[in-house]
Amino acid sequence: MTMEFMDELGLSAFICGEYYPSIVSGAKTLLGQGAQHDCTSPIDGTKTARFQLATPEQLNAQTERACAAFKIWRNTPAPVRGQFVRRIGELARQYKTQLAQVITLEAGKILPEALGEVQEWIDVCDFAVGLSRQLHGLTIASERPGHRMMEQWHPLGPVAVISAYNFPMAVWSWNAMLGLVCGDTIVWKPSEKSPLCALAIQTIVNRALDEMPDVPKDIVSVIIGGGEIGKAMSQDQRYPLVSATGSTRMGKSVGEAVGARLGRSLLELGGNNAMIISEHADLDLALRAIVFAAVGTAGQRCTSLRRVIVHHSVKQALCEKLVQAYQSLRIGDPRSEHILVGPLIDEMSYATMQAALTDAKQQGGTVLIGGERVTEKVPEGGFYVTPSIVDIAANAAIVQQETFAPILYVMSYENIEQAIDIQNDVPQGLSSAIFTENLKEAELFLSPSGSDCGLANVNIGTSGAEIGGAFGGEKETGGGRESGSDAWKNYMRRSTNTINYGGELPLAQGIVFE
Ligand code: UN1
Repeated sequence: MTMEFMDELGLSAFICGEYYPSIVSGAKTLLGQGAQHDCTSPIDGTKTARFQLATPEQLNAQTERACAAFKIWRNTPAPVRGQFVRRIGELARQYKTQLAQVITLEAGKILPEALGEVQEWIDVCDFAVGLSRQLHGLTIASERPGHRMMEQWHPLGPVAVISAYNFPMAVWSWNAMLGLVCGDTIVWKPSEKSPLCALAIQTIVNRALDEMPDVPKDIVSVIIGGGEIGKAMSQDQRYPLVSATGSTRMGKSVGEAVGARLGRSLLELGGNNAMIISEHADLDLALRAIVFAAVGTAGQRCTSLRRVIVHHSVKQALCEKLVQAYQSLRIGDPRSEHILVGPLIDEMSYATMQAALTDAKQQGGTVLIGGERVTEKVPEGGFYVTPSIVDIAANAAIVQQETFAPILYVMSYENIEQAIDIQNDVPQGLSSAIFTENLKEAELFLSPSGSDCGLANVNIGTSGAEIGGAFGGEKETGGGRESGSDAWKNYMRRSTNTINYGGELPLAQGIVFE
């Protein structure tokens, strides 16, 4: 399948016979040598691309090239590295629409959200360019006369990035744009469900590489492979850092393998995000936030809203408003204007959603709306659903689980402390929010006895975080922080340096050794 935007990006030029390449850097474009892998679009199930997956041997060779490129890149001044990232950002701006169209084709995101995702990449470029001039360490007072103590941050090495289909460009960019200015090289294993997004990114990177001949060609590469590639990356000592985004199950196996060799892993895994809606909330504001967070991206964000914990006195009013809002959701082809809810990624996702709804009903839940497959006025072959709201008790087992689909569980609470307990009483800890006009409640929610999540918001939803903050969460979410704030430190190694500029050799802690 080729389309205009794929030609414009240069994606179509990659096709060799029937196949797209499975390993691409600025230096190499190689067909995979593993099993055949066909991709389809969630929009209508049509075939989008055919690959032969990369093999561990092919990964090994690419890792070698990334190691060699690192030896050059680490000595390139950081602000010069920033210029390369700036060029990538400019090209991403130039090709924003085409890039978004690839996201829509492969991930089924509605166009405004796909454009937003490319914007997230562009924003991270700007952020990383700024960072490239401020990767600073501290100077620390030495206890010894004639001594100076300081810390430096040095490039870490090749970084393995493993990412999911639902943010097929932005998550790579958080890692790659920061890693690059930090002096690392990047080898990326994208989801097998969104390989064209990865190749589209590589077309942009390759353009920047062509314009800047001094930049080593293998500093950024993509490798399309299955689970065995992720496993091989996790076990490979040559990757000091493996950054993985996806399910908790995947993260546990990556974390174990990386941990077994005492490497560093940066994990951004499942969420089970909640909003507390207090009796002091502006309900109309809350309503708009809930709808975007729960049904945006068809409930397929790690930050999607899964649980509403609402004060019993406003529960009925809120549920009525929510059901009414859900009735008017426009579900359909994500390429069409005015559509708000696109398809689920695949049939498996649909089956998982149905199973969760069955469990919820068995556990005493009442479906207030939605959960059905939509077949009218949507492209044939896609899995379109009506987003669902389920009224359920806070202690129902299903509520503990993240189902990557638009199901929203609504439960009630009596007092704010209980609401916070319910909010925290799940295995995951990514994103959370409270809606209240009451200062004390808001501050309690943000306090040490408040939300235990990596993201805790007041009067805004759980999804759609800005790139400037550190992104990630606790418990089964994996503990990693990516993107903004000081997340760059994950991509560097800290070197503490003590320099003696005097003529004596005083020992620390006052030790005399004579
Ligand atoms: C994800 O779903 O893996 O905060 C990331 C958000 C986006 C990122 C989501 N900026 O919803």
